[in-house]
Amino acid sequence: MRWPIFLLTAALLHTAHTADPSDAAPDIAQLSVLASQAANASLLWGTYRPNLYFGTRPRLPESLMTGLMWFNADTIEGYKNIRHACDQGDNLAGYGYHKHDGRSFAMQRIRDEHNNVVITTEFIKVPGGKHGGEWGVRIKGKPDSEGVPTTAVLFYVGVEGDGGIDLMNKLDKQGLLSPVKFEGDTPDLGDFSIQIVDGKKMRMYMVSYIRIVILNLPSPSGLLNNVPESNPLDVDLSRTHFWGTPVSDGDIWRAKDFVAEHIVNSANAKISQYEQEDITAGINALFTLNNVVRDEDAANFYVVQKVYRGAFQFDVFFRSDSASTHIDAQTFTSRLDASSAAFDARFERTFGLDAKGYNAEQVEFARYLLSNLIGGIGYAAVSSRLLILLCFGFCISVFVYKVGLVGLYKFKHNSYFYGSSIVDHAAAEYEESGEPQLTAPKLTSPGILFTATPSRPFFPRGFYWDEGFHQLLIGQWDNDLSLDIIKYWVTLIDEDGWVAREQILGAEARSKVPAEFQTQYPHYANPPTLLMAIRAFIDRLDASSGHHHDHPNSPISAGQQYAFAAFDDQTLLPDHHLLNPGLGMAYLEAIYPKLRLNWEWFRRTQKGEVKEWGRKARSREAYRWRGRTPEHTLTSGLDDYPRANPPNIAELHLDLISWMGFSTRLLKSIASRLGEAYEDDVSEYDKVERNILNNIEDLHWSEKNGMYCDVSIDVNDDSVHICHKGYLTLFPFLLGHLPPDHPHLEALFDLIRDEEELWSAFGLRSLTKSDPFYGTGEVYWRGPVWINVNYMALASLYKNYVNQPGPYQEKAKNIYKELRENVIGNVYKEYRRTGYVWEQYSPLTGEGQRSHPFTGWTSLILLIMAEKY
Ligand code: 6A9
Repeated sequence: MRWPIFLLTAALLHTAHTADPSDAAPDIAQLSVLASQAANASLLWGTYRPNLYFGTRPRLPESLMTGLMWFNADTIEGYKNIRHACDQGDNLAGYGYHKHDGRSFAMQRIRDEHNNVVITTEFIKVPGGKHGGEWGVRIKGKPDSEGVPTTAVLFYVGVEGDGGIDLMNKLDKQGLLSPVKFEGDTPDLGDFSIQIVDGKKMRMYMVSYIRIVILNLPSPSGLLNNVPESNPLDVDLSRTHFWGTPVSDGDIWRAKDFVAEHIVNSANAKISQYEQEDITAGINALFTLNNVVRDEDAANFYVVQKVYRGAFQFDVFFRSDSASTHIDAQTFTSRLDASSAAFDARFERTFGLDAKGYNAEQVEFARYLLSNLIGGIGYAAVSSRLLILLCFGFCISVFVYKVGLVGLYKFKHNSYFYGSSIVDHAAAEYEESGEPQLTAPKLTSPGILFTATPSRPFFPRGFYWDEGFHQLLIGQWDNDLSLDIIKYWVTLIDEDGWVAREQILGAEARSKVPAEFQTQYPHYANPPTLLMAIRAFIDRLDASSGHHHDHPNSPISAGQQYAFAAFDDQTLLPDHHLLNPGLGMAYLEAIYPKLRLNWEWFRRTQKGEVKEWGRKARSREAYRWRGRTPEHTLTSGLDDYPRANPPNIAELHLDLISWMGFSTRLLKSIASRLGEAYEDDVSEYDKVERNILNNIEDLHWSEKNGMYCDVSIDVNDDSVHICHKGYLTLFPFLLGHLPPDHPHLEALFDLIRDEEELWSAFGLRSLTKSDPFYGTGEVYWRGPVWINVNYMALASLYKNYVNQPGPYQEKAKNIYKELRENVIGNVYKEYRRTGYVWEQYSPLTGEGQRSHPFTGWTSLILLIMAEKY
């Protein structure tokens, strides 16, 4: 059952769709009103705290935040390992969303082997009222293996900003009886209530009790030294323990710290009553919340705790007073079943994997790829608080140079993002050839971002070039959700045309990134992959409106405007409604000015030197990444891939000129669709594109090495090629710059297919075996297999060579088929073996390496399975 508003919207869209676009204007105007309501309804609430195992928040800067925690309560050590933010150090045997539709339904499974519990979080959102509907989450647990574990499960709710929340049950020192009820209000959510309800089927076990001999133990550390023996004591497990307290706005992300501290203090308080005496106490009774609300009037943060033996289940319901009927266990259960079936059907409709002959386990894996990517979507918002300056401008390069990224991975990184980021505007003059200067970083004006993330435990933040890859997949699933995310990113492009590579927004995110890495520089770039996602959108638009790629113009009719403001939900329609030709074009027109600014920024700030050092080029179109160090070019995205050393201002970078060729072509295609007003832009792009293609050949092709290379100078200041066979070499091919009969294509295919070079049984390796840098240093982009580049290779093969006649078509077909099988086979095998998908894969053994789960661009495996490029 869809929301009534959707039905109405769909009906209107149907009219708009079938009518001549020029007389559809009135419908479109009505549409945008409906659309904004629909968008609020379907995207306001979500699992937008992806760094947590489970948490919800609305897409509002300050509002109601919720989260889940748990720990094992069989031993006194348990509370020290409270699970809250996703953390690789927790060593879970796999976790993530197995189904997530991005709007109304999500199902996650978490295997906490160490604590002998498998936790399931099922999330359902239902329409109703004026504030994004209502939602519920069902938290279930069962033992992972033999035994009957005692698990303490905590759920918290907290309000930041204006408004408040109160516990409605009669306070009871023994704990509360189900259901636990809260009432609250905020300016954007209106009046709401929250209920925490015991599951009907929940069986109450008595705890196994433990005798503790207390010998004057004032501190928790002392307490921990005294391992207890077993002995019974009465504890009422049917009670829900609770604690309420005021916390400052912007501090709820610290929930686990607050809870851990509280639990230790309350355990100590309990113990101190029995000083010097033999007492018995249940561990669970010791490590429970103290059933007190501190400062009832001011309290805005509440935690409830349940202690279970063995399997358990409870529900949390968020209800809006503005809705006429409310979510309860029954509606939840029936929706859950229906949503799950609907998800499966839509998944098959979208990706057709059953039809392609994949078996049930492979389809389950594919659903995980999509779902955990969507479950990684987060919302980061402004904070108006004053924040402290943390870093001096030069440290990023110095630190990266000295320590390298290997060291970085040791830092715990499980933050969420919220607020401003640090930008160093004074560093614009910094040049690689000179000494880095001490500069004056500033916090930007507060930012806001709705984005997918590379990895929930490790990089739960927005990364510019990762995001374009994410949106290739999300766009196939939910066109409008993807366009909305793209809109937020495009909004972040500033008036100079710059956007920071990594979005470390706010205190929580910053707290987990070493100070040296927080500053973002306004002359540092990152590949403009968002344009790949926008191209995919244009392809969908063409397909849905029956237009073809080369169709020159599709003018926007009067009244079709995509309201493009920073934070508004205007005209965002659920699912695929921006594929309506008029609205789709209006969207393109709305984002175009920022895209052009960004393109101009690239041409201005990343310009390479062509006139000197005896170079022969037909135009100025040459490029150089700024922000290099001897070992790294973080800005390129290919971090430690070998380049000229030492870095110097004479360099020209092959990947960057290839990206520029790609972006120029795409902007040309957008501008030509937007109509006459953009004709001048079109001819400019046309000229620049031709110059770029010429310079890729003139400057970057090395006849001597038979490959495309970076360019630099030698000790005599003569221009030379810097050649390291690997991903870099492939860029003109990856980005579609080589027509099927191009004379350099064969050499490139041979490099790809050669087992002594790039070919491995697990996908293309980033650097050839034969390169002196292969497997050296951090071994990050010096050998391991990365799925984003393998995807680009497969996509290019498929679109440009497998399905186009040409002298190497047969070769392309074979490479395509084998490469596709290799990458799918290996990522799948590793998922089955480890419970995770990974940041990269070993070229020797195929084993997953580094961050996990990494359902960022590794999830492109799904598009490879579906052959949707
Ligand atoms: C900064 C923080 C632990 C590295 O997936 C995100 C990026 C990619 O864009 C890039 O191409 N990853 C790739 O080479 C991870 C980046 C991690 C940045 C860490 C320091 C340390 O805290």
